[in-house]
Amino acid sequence: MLTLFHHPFCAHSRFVRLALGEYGLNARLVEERPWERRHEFLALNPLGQVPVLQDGDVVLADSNAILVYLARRYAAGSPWLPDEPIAAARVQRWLSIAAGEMKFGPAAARVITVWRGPGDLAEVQAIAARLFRFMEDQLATRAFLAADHPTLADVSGYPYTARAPEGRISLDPYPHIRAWLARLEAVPGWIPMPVAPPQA
Ligand SMILES: N[C@@H](CCC(=O)N[C@@H](CS)C(=O)NCC(=O)O)C(=O)O
Repeated sequence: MLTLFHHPFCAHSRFVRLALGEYGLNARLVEERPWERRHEFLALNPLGQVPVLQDGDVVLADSNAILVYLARRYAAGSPWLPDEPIAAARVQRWLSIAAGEMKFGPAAARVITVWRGPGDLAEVQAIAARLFRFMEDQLATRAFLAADHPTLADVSGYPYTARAPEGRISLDPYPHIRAWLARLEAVPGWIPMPVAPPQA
């Protein structure tokens, strides 16, 4: 039995739900409010972050770690995480970007604008602009980020990109990115990222 501790507006959690959907796996979803620092949740992930996956005795935190586990455990040999070394490295690069430029650019902008978190909006928007320019150039020559078919690179690239406008980052200058988002949303089983609710 798989259990996923997640938050509905957390894109890191969404990566995992996308992968579960694509592999046809059912998981019990437990909504966690990480900021409440529940004792039981901290026992699962001392860093106090969602997502966390429980699979029997296995407890895994970190969206990238969970993505790799689910692919190797439940979708071995599938195109989502290729075995071939160069293809695997290309996917890994985008997983690193999701934890780096994506988190400190578009994700951080959304934390500031939607949840009034700390940070300098102009600074994180500049990180996002550099990232999106790079993605736009990549997607001008290929349909998906790491291959000619969807991979975990797209799973981890999609949620924060799709919701970037919530961080006051327009996707208008990036037609190839917008076309890629639409291609992904047409993939069977794809779960779109929900719009964040207005904050009081
Ligand atoms: N590296 C982690 C980052 C996850 C993360 O930042 N989760 C956020 C919500 S989207 C969280 O739980 N934040 C609470 C905190 O950091 O205290 C991953 O990829 O899973």
